Amino acid sequence: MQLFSKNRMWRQHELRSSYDVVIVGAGVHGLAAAYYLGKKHGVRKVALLDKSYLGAGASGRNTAILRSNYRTPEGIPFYDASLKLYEGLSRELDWNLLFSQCGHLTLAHSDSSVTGLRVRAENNQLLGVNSRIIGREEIGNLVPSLNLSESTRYPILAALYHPPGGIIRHDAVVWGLARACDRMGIEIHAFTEVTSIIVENHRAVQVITNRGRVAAGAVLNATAGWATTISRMAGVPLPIVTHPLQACVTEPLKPFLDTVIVSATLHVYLSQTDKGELVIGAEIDPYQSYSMKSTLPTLEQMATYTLELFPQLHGMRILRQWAGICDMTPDFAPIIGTSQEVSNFYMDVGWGTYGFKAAPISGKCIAELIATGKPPGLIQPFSPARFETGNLVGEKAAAAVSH
Ligand code: PYC
Repeated sequence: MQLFSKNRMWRQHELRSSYDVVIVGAGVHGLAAAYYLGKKHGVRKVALLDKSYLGAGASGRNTAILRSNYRTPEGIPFYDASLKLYEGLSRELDWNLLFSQCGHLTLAHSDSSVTGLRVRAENNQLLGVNSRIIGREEIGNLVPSLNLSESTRYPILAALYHPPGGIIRHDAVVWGLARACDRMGIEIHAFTEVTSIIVENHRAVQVITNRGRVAAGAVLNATAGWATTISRMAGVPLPIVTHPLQACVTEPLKPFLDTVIVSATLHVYLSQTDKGELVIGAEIDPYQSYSMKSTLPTLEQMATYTLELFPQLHGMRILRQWAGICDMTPDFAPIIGTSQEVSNFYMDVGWGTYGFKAAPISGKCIAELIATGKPPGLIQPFSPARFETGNLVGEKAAAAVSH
């Protein structure tokens, strides 16, 4: 029996001298943009450049949660469109992404967080997203192992229940999209670092890399963590600060948790993978940094809060801990659109901790913008111009952690 295909999932190429579109960052956002450029618009002379291996950045360092129970009238339909694309993506890519719509519970431990979650539930329902407030009894039925005692430090009062939310195998998404791009003739260049961008007459004309220079019809910044670095190369300033975000995974346990749990007060979120491991995430580190090193205090914090929710997990061993880096904007919403300074320089950046969920819809919309010059309605609120007009989106508190 042949276990592995003889054909590689994506090929290696020499760098050509020019491309119609150069995408900086071959994570899930860059890949999704390339995929929809090729699939929907027939734009295939596209190069995806990444300074490392595919999935080395935020695409492989997130906690793989998908959901659309956001707060704002701009965010809710956007993330919901993304969830719907994810629902069809395994079939479309002919690649099992292990998407499990196991449901998503955001716990409230105080009256004020119940009120905040109630507003989210009402906004969600008005916009057709399945999300509602549930009480302790229903929480107990969904997660019998959860500590619902009233004598804990922060007793659980209620939860926002979002049945279509869930988890996906994040690196399978990267691999599936990369394979689909490769099959369309789109080139993926790993270990190709962008060192500068030449701008002439308000257009990005060349991208300089550690493997040579390429001329570009359009340049898309689809990086996470390095969004400001890349945009600055094109002379485009961004209102973004960068923070590490840490997570860890435990040894495999027998299945006991089939819902994503987020605690608004304890700033912790966890889910159980198909292999049985618990994936546990923390809030962002409180200082700006590009460091991808994890720390003991954050591990202690994740362990402490997890044990408040599931005291029976004491003694469980941690297999790995890691950090990713997140680009945070002033209103906690992404920046998607054309730069005001450089007319063919596009951005799909500033995702904070929301990026993985948004990749398919963001890629689809930015591909349409690049191919047609017109921004689809779903991304118009996220244009960089909002920081001048003051029309901010205000997606703070849509995650219960970090935002
Ligand atoms: O927005 O679902 C979320 C999230 C998970 C981890 C950090 N943010």
